[in-house]
Amino acid sequence: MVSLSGLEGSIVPYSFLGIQESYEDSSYVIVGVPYDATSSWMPGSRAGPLAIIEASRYMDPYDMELGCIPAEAGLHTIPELSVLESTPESMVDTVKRVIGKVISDGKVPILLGGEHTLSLGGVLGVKDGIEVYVALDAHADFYDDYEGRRISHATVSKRISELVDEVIIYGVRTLGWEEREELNSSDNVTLIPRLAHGDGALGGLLKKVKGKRVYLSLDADVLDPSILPCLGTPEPGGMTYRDVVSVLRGIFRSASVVAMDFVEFSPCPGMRSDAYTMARLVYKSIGYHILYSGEQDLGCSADE
Ligand SMILES: [Mn+2]
Repeated sequence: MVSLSGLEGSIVPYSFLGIQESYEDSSYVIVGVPYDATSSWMPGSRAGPLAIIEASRYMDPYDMELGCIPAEAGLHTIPELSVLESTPESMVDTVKRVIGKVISDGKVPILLGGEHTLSLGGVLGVKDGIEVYVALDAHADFYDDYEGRRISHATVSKRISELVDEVIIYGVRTLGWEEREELNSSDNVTLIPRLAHGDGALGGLLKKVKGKRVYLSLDADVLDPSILPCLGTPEPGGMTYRDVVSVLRGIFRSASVVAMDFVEFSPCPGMRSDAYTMARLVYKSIGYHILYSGEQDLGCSADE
């Protein structure tokens, strides 16, 4: 391997924020999962991780809102997982093994998708460590099977509900009839529809996650397609960027987030703001995690 020592000031690595702390010294580990094999409408989220990482390299590490540099907690981006040609089952198993290792090393894994199916691998990797799975999503992803598959982007919340004590899906604004039936017969799932968005809905979510260990999944399509058009399955009537940031802040303030993923972003040629918006949401989440977990004092401020 070529030694890069002496070149540190002259190179910007292809890693999140262009920062690459050693794995050992990092609190946050970014893992790209370029997988979109079960996408039913528009594949393309396989290109999501690289686009988010590329855009993040142009973001300032200083967070103006928090008044600190969250990246000082140590960020490490591992190479993308080799899952492009995998079956859903084998991709889930790969994600599970990688996340299991990152968790056992005492770090917070951050998965970049890729389609939503990968959340199942993430949850399996931290399974005993979480009490609640929270998805921010335009869709419930609650089919029992979809197009003949048990493991797919449209069944992922249902599969996860069979593994964890409690599932909350926030921001939903379209539902299949079969999903409705499945939801009605599940007693550990709370669906908070987009129609209910507002202080009451967010309050209900935060009450449920208070003090709990949470796996957080952000499906990019929870945002309105006018803000983030490059999506595998767009749905109008979504949340604004500020809406999502305030929901994230509330979750990190109330709960203990042990792992997170950002999925279903499917880059469009020539469009840069989308990937940057995703990168910003990832970095905001890291900043809020640092602020509210209180594990490191980087001088981040809680003023709101
Ligand atoms: Mn979705």
